[in-house]
Amino acid sequence: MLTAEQRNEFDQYGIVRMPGAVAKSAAEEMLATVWNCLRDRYHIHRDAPDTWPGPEPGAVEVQQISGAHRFNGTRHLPKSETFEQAGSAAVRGALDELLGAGNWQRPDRWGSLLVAFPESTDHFDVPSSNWHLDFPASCSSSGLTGVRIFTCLAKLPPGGGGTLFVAGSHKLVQNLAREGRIEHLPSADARKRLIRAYPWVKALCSRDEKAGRVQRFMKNRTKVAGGVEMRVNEMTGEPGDVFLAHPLILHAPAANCSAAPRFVLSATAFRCGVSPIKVYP
Ligand SMILES: O=C(O)CCC(=O)C(=O)O
Repeated sequence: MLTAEQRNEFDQYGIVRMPGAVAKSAAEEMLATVWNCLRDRYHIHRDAPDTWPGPEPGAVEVQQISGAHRFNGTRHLPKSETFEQAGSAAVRGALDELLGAGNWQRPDRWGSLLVAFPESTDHFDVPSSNWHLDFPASCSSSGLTGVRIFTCLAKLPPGGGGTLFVAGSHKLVQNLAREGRIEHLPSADARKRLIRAYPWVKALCSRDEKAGRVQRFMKNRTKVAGGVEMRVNEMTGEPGDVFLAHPLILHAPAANCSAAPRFVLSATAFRCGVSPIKVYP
């Protein structure tokens, strides 16, 4: 279940945190499963950081999210691993509220990997690249088509590689599709239109706007057209915390500048009648 405040947060910002929506013990069990997969397939051991891919200087500056540090999707997992515990009663209750009870499709897997080993020795900064939507927008879809679900398996500190979300951006994307009567607005086109329409988004996505990005994009609150308040939110949390995100929210990966790996699971619950789209292979 979501509180009234959480529901309002989801509607207004396109993302809401549900602290402890999955039991800590369940998060630890799923984390152990992921470590076992990394050990069996890649000889990466939980208690031996010298077996982890090492951090590199300059990764933040060149905005390189390096492949060697990242294990995304389901291809690193056995088919039988569906992370059922991530679909807790609290998460299912929240989906009932957002999408309607009996009106959403149970994900085949409640988790696909978003693992990022420490990859940068630089200070965290707000990236200018890789901002995207996971799904296309459409003027003819009414209501939510689905909800993205992110489950923290391990502590996720600031600068620890948590996904960055532009709070409020889902409203701007919806408006663009509606006002332009666009049936199919894929991620790259939506970003281009956002950049054209909003100087704040243009600066966010510009490599030339280097100074004070954390203050400018994460701390300041900027109102754009229609009173939508724009701000970059970083996903941080404790094991068992769950974030629910609007399918049209603009977001980007951030370099993991901490000393600990980032362990998050992601899944999508689609509304009944909507064809599921895979975000990761
Ligand atoms: O945090 C990340 O690694 C990127 C997550 C993302 O873009 C997604 O799941 O759609």
